[in-house]
Amino acid sequence: MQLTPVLTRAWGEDRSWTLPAYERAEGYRGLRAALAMEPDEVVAAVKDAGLRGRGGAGFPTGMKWGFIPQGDGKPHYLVVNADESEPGTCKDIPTMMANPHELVEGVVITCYAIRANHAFIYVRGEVAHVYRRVLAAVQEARAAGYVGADVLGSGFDLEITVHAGAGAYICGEETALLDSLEGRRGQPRLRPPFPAVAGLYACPTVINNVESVASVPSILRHGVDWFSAMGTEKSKGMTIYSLSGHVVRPGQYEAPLGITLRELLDLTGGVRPGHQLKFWTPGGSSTPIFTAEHLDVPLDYEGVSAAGSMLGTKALQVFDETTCVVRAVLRWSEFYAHESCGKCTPCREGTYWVVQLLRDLEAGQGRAEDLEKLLDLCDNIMGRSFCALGDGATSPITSSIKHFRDEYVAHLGGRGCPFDPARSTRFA
Ligand code: L3W
Ligand code: SF4
Repeated sequence: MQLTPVLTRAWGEDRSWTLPAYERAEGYRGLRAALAMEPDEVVAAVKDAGLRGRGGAGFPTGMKWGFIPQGDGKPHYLVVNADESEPGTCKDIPTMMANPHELVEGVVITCYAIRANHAFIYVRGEVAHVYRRVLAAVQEARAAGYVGADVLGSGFDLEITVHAGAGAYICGEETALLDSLEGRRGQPRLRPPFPAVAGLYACPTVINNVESVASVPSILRHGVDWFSAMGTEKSKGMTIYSLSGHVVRPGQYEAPLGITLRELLDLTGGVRPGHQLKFWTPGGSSTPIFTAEHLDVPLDYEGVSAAGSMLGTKALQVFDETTCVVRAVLRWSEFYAHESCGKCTPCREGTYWVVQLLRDLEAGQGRAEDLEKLLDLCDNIMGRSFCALGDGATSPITSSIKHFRDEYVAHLGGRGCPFDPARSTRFA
């Protein structure tokens, strides 16, 4: 399978983030096409193209837009989730740095389609340079008449506010993001009502991931058939996979949905020389891990689910045989315990206790019953937590015990990590 550079097509160009460079790369042609259509026709085009949300859940984008009630007399909002923080996920930040106008154009088209006159782009707090880049693109677009009053003489008005978060992973959860945007501590809200009914300031709100919104202009530019010809039957189009870890050329690879890790590894130079693939995440660390057995799983929403995981953010973190799976899982678990917002007991207390158990295990102080205790804790977090963070925190633990139980057992009985020459007899 080949790479399909659409979102990444101009990443290497001189000053690719500026308006002149974007206009040379067919920039804002999708917006002109959209403004020549009725808003409902734009929604229909995105539905027909089969675009699904690129932030993790794969929810159909056009369907989400279609939930926004029309003629309700309330303001509508678009909120772009640019709070990219899932471990291993690095696609939205490079998109915003190299190609921010594709996002801005997508924002204008989306707002036109859902009849919103104000959009917010919520950028992760730690990345001030990204915030500045997106803000500069919005200012350039405003000066050129793509944003502001009477966009390109169409009679459509749009304000875009770029907002910097304060560095909490939970603010990537859509309702916590809304609370944060409204000035409160970011904690998830009960759903329903979904944001499409009562979102920002209790008004109908579409929340889409950066990549989802940035995928919209190309659909309008090249047409529904062009987009839906890529990918698989139910997972259409191209997408950006973030490859990291023990691969020769880590980075972002744009390819059709349905490509396999084996094919991606061919494009990226493979696992580092002299080593073999041990385990990998298909969709960030919140998704169950895969092993070398899963090299040919199609990386689309259905293929990955059928194989027992989730496509998530398409963050493929690749680990070779030198990696201790217990240590990797401990690092991820520490992250979730730190980022748990504390609102619900199973996640707040459970993520704390799994870290204690994993630390003991990794240090060789675990007891035989700790493995079952870990699984029992995960069982009490999974499905009992208020939002997806709790469930996601259990995924690497339960899946790694399923695939590498022997390696966990090898840490028991005072032996410690078999991968640590200082603590083990494995390398003696
Ligand atoms: C109206 C209905 N709207 C669903 C909307 C909903 C949301 C979208 C998907 O979590 C996953 C999570 C992470 N009426 C609706 C409706 N909606 N039913 O559809 O909703 P949902 O609940 O399926 O997913 P979610 O809450 O958006 C996203 C996983 O992605 N993930 C991602 C993590 C981190 C990042 C990042 O760093 N950028 O994305 C990784 O795997 O675990 O399962 O908009 O409102 N009846
Ligand atoms: Fe907060 Fe965790 Fe509960 Fe989500 S699952 S609401 S992050 S405590």
